[in-house]
Amino acid sequence: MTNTAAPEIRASACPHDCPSTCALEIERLNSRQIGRVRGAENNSYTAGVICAKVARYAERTHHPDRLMHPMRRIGEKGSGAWQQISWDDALDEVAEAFLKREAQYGSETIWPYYYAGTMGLVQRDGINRLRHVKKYSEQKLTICTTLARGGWMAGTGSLHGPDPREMAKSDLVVIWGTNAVHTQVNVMTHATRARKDRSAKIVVIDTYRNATAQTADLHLCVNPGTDGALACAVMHVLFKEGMADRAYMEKFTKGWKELEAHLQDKTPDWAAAITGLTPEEIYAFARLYGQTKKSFLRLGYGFARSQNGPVNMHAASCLAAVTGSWQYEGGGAMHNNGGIYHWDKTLIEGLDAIDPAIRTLDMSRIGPVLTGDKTDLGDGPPVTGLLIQNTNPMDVAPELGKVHAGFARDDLFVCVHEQFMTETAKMADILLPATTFVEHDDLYQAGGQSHIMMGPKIIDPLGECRSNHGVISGLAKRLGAEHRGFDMTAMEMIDETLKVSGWPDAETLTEKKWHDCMIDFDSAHYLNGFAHSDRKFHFTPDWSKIGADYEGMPALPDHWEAIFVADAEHPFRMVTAPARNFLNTSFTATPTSLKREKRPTVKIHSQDAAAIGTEDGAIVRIGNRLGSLLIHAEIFDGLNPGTVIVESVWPGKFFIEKVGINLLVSAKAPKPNGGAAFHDTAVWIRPEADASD
Ligand SMILES: Nc1nc2c(c(=O)[nH]1)N[C@H]1C(S)=C(S)[C@@H](COP(=O)(O)OP(=O)(O)OC[C@H]3O[C@@H](n4cnc5c(=O)[nH]c(N)nc54)[C@H](O)[C@@H]3O)O[C@H]1N2
Ligand SMILES: Nc1nc2c(c(=O)[nH]1)N[C@H]1C(S)=C(S)[C@@H](COP(=O)(O)OP(=O)(O)OC[C@H]3O[C@@H](n4cnc5c(=O)[nH]c(N)nc54)[C@H](O)[C@@H]3O)O[C@H]1N2
Ligand code: SF4
Ligand SMILES: [Mo]
Repeated sequence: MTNTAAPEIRASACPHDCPSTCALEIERLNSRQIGRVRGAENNSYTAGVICAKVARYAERTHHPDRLMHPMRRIGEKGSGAWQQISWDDALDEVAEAFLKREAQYGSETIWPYYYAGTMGLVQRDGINRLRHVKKYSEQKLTICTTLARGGWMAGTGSLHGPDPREMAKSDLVVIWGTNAVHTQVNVMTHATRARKDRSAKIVVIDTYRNATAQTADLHLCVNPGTDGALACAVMHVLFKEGMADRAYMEKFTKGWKELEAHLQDKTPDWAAAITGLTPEEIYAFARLYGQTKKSFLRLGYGFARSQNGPVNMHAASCLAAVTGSWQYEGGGAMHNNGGIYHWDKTLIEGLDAIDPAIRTLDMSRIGPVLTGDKTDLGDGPPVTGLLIQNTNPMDVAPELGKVHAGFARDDLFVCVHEQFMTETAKMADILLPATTFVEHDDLYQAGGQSHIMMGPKIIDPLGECRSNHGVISGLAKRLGAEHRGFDMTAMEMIDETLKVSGWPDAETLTEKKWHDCMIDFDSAHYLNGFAHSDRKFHFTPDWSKIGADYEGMPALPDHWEAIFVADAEHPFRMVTAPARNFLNTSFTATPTSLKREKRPTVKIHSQDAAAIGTEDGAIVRIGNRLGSLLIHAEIFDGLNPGTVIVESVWPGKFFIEKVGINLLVSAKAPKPNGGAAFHDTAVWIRPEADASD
């Protein structure tokens, strides 16, 4: 008999590392199977729109390659020979290996390593409770937001901006260094509403004519790492042509007179030579921006993923303070709203157990750390034990040569808890199967908008999968770690965290599905003052407040040439921008995503291709002092000659020589506070025939 009843629909939130954090409606076909996934129509930010990769989430949750059972490595590291074991045996072996190493080297030899595979507060951050109680090495979370956030905080002093739904009320939306069509599709929902309802213009500032740029009224195609120069020239024009709001600046900003003087020679001609734009393009954008009161800067992460990224982010954020567009609905600048949530994460993260004497390791420098770099390890022991959840460093971290060498160390014990056989999972000694978000309870917070959301368990865990909370609690018992969080259920942790943070409790939030935490208009627009102690926006940033390594940073917005500039040996600047159908390396196993992305390529301008003697579809060798790899060339004229794009993050196994593009990305920690400069790489490119020299 066919069951014709409509499937039951359950509410959830997208757990992935994406600023949109969409409110979802998920078909529950039975206790072990989901069907279609849609965006919630009645969530005012999601507005019924989600990306294609999550709409077909059943492909991921029910993928035949999902890890289903705990496994022990039986062959050489990385050989792929496994033996299925019980959960008890697996957790016992991990605990035994860690305790042995702790006894020999001290607790800092163990490094719990995680990132944001799920953004759920309990399942993502619970690993820190184990870390703190056990005095394991601390982790500096630099791989994603550090560069952009530092630059934003330097000017405004707080991680928030106007309600992103206000974009629909703007007359000009500037999408700067974020490929929103790929990476946070809901920005486009609100920006295109403004276009439809009020004939607003959309400007995209990006290093290539990506899917977002293709929708724009004006695309400023800049050379990578040169947004500071563009911002300065735009401000030069704003001051020169009477579009700067001096009354606003006098009241709300610090350093505007120095800025005006400093910008005297930062002309569009000057910036054109640096950015690859024409002076006319810069004038056109400056006038459009300066003459539109309701202009909204949507500042992404991408343009800050360079060593000068914080300076460029700060410079871009200055535009709104020069024109005073902050005063208007639909005006101002927004990067991320993380600062509006007043979480008390003591219970989840075990903040009551922190020992400040424990060393901190920089996650972006996992390659140097695992290969024993003394500048990273300090006086502490080598890392001999890793517990990995929610991240795939064998593909996503910089300087993969060192990362791979580190993971291959025989004395390094690695436990990986994963949903799929990633390149990192392949290097595990003990590999544990993880639930997907529909199989566990969690609580989510949006960065690119303003909701907190419930994501209750919808189906039972598949196979023998366990949640991160389950694994952490199971290990804690065996490691002698005591904290009341280890004895609670995920839902109990959610409920208590919500209550102590001043939000609706778990039952209420489950019923409401989400809660809008947006702050009032004046606070969001900094009309009561900016968040520094002098209540001003800082044109002259105090970089020492952002990070200790601030020496040599410019005192005012500028083009700061602290990037890997192209030279005779490395004539190309490479950007590794996100692919549409992947999310970092998540979704690189799902068939539709793979079919759409086809294979790794390097997008190269036809002039450059002709100059080096290659053609569309040919294999080239691309490299620098960190290494080299073979990749297919794709002729693409939507970028400046000298720039190349490798859309990412393709796992190493899809490359001809089985190592991914981050082989060529440096792990050098940028000023002032570290980070990962994924879009700041100088490379040479040669046709394959020459590759053997
Ligand atoms: N070349 C290049 N490299 C980059 C970037 C780039 O733009 N270019 N971007 C960088 C950025 S911004 C980031 S944030 C990093 C992110 O890189 P990763 O942290 O590796 O990214 P994700 O793919 O989001 O998540 C990693 C893993 O978490 C797993 N996972 C998901 N949910 C759970 C769960 O509940 N439990 C467990 N145990 N595992 C789970 C997924 O299966 C996935 O394999 O990559 C960086 N690397
Ligand atoms: N489909 C998909 N969605 C994703 C991800 C993914 O991998 N794939 N990753 C997720 C994660 S972890 C994050 S943090 C967000 C990041 O999302 P975004 O804020 O969009 O940041 P990026 O993805 O790093 O880069 C976006 C754009 O910046 C451009 N860019 C690079 N360098 C420069 C520059 O110097 N100047 C300018 N103006 N532009 C530059 C790139 O060409 C790219 O188009 O996206 C999330 N969403
Ligand atoms: S757009 Fe982002 S938050 Fe929304 S469903 Fe896709 S990955 Fe998830
Ligand atoms: Mo990220």
